[in-house]
Amino acid sequence: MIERLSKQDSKLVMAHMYVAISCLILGGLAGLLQTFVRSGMLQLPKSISYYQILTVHGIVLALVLTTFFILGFQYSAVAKTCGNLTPLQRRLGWIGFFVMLIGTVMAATMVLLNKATVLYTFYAPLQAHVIFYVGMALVVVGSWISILGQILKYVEFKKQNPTKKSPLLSYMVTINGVMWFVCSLGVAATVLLQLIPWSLGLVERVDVTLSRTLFWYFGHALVYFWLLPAYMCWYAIVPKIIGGKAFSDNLARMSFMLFLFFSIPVGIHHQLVEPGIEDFWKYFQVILTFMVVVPSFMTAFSLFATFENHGRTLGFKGLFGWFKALPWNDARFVLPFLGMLAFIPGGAGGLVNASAQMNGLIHNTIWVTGHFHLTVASAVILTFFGMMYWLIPHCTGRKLTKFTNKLALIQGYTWAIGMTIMSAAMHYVGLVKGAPRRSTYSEYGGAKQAAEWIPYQVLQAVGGTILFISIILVVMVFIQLAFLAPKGEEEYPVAQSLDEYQPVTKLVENWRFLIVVTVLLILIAYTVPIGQMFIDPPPGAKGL
Ligand code: HAS
Ligand code: CU
Repeated sequence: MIERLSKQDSKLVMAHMYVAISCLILGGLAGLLQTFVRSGMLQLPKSISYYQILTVHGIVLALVLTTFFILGFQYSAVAKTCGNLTPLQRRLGWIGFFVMLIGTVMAATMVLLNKATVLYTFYAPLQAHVIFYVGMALVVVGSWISILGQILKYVEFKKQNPTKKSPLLSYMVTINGVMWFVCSLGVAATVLLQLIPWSLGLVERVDVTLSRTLFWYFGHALVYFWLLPAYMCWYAIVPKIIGGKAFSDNLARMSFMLFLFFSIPVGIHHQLVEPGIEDFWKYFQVILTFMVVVPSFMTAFSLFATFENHGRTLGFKGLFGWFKALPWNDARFVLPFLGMLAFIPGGAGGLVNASAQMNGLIHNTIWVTGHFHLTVASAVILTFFGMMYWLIPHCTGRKLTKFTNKLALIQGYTWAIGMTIMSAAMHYVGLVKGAPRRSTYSEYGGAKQAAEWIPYQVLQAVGGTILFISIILVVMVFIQLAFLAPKGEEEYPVAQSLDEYQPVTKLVENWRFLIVVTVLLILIAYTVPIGQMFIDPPPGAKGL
């Protein structure tokens, strides 16, 4: 007998999944159109602009799909490992869900009406309708309410089991939640104090540097908010799927602690070429950026160790014999694994970006777009797809059949192929030929250099088309698992670790310590550069 999540908890999780899959369809379609427009193969009707569909693509996929999937999954994780949600916790989940949904509809409506064509970073001085900003603020507030419910579950467990260590997944969810609270204060501040008054016309001008700095204080941690749930799967779920044990519970907690410390005080690595911030603080934050690479290396090490240990336990010999022990025909493993592979070049590209001199070469080129399609749109999302393929049948009481599993495998491989083609073309043409990001098709008055970009744009369209086919497959698998597959039981895989019964390393679960260090690092990294923005500030910019 498999112990299933309660009916009510499953319903809450599934509500999040329906929104996520709807976002995938809409955002994926926008992405496909973009690649065709950019390569000159398609002209949009006059009433729709390239930048409008680019805004839809970024917001719906990077911000909305991720947030809904993550919060839905995290609810399932705390309920699975700490026990069914209490009515209060569940109610917070539903309130958060609807507040986010209302916010999303408000923001999306404004984008579709072309009143908020400001791309997913909504940089000032690009100005949107106030309803767009209020909508985005509601998405953030909704996520706070939802995360509060998840953290309450963890707190309840700690209270009832003061001497036991918390389940690993619930610890990880809490770290991600605390990080999200602290970082989203930055985006809330710029939206509420700067962008809303400005778009209402209460003030005429906005301080662009300050607004971007507050955005990136949030924006970098945002990418880890996406990554950490994928890491939860890699650390705590994949080992169970392969039939082994996780290398180390303590190492996993330690790496999550480092993510909490170093995800936030590094946002200026997105502003290395921006005026108005002293070089010293740029370099300081670059050093902290390299600190945040450490827990990712720990993760890579731990994954290899998990795989190798499992293979050797089964008797596979030689340097790489353990490789054969992995379940290559199980979509629940293969998709996350493809994600891990994508993260090797994706992470390496991040190191290039963070190296100040090289950032000058690639900043604002389509290399950066290539980078984040390997990280969030491959490593993270392939893992999320793999997670959906057991989470959905677990919640709906159905089976991942042989046929659906095969479909899911094809889906994973087509995604990997499409993304490899698309992102390789982006990296190359950005780095070597200086092709810009965030720009529509143009011949730039017949410039020779611009003509050289076109073949690579065509390659991106080829990759984009394969990706769209993959999206159709995701939707087919989703419909199977949600509505059509035969009734049955699908396990919610949670791994044990080799050091399962050892105590937690000192300080790792000491929340006073964690929060003090987090806040201290933020104050050190940001007080002076932000303070300087208030000394003799420029007049600010009018809205565009
Ligand atoms: Fe990044 C820009 C630096 C990671 C997402 N990044 C972006 C943007 C996005 C994004 C969306 O410093 C664009 C924002 C915009 O619109 O302007 N990034 C980094 C660094 C890392 C990094 C240093 N990024 C991510 C992750 C993302 C993400 C993760 C999303 C989920 N990024 C930058 C910088 C910029 C930037 C600059 C600004 C560029 C500019 O100028 O605009 C690091 O955290 C990466 C560390 C990771 C590794 C890889 C470890 C490998 C693992 C897999 C192991 C696999 C195994 C399986 C074991 C070092 C864990 C293999 C098994 C076998 C058998 C082979
Ligand atoms: Cu970053």
